[in-house]
Amino acid sequence: MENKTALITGASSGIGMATAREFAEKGINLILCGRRQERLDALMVELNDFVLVHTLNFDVRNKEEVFAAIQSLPPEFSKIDILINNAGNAHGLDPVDEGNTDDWDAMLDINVKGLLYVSKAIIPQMVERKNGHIINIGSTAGKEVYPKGNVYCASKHAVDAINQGMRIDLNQYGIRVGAVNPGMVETEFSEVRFKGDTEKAENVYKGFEPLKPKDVAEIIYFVVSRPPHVNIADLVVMSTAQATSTIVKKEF
Ligand code: NDP
Ligand code: 8X3
Repeated sequence: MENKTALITGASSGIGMATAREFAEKGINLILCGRRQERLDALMVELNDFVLVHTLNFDVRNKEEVFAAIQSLPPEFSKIDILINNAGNAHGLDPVDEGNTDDWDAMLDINVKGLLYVSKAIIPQMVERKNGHIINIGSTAGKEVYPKGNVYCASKHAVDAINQGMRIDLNQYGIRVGAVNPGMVETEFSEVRFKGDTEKAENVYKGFEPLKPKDVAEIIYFVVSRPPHVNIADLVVMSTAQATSTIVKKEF
């Protein structure tokens, strides 16, 4: 994995941040993306001792910002070998008749269109080199629908379809495309979903041992470190306590 560069969206928190740490440990140079610059800067300081690190600040919803940021990469970071499409969140947990349309816009704009914009900005260079690896972070919510999950689940089902579509269309160029679909992982995900209500967020993970960001990061590294002829196309991972989105063995 030497001399490889990975661009990770959503590196300022949770799964993206853990993946950055995992990759740095394994010698993969990093382009860390997010909107909270102070977090990206702190992570860059932490990981700079191990690998080359660059940060990019953009909102994945903003097409112009996405393209300008990726075009601004200095020469030593401009060849991207690995793209981790991770930025995303749930906004709200409401039955569809009570859903907030701003939440719907946010989830579809970030989780679906944002992923597409970042991919569109990077895929051409992979096509030109006939080489590259794209990991799309989906979810168990992209494999099943749970009560009140409606639009978040739709956004992750879209990621599932985009992952398959990318793999089909980029197959002729030898570009690897695969999805990692986690179940419940304790990150800032629920805090964002419940708009800063930390008590509600913490309750989601009470009574069982959820996945930790590092668990998922280790799997992402496993996926990208397979030999060139091996492509893990679609992987689902849940905590042992979880059987489906709604069946979770809890003990109090
Ligand atoms: P976190 O909230 O901890 O991290 C989300 C990351 O996405 C942050 O780094 C955030 O950065 C970035 N992000 C959010 N909105 C934008 C935006 N508009 N533009 C740019 N970056 C953005 O959540 P997780 O680590 O849990 O989530 C990461 C991915 O994993 C998501 O796609 C999520 O759907 C998926 N996932 C999460 C699961 C879980 O249970 N936690 C399970 C299955 C999938 P910043 O705010 O700095 O921009
Ligand atoms: C995050 C997992 O079950 O909260 O994608 O939707 S879940």
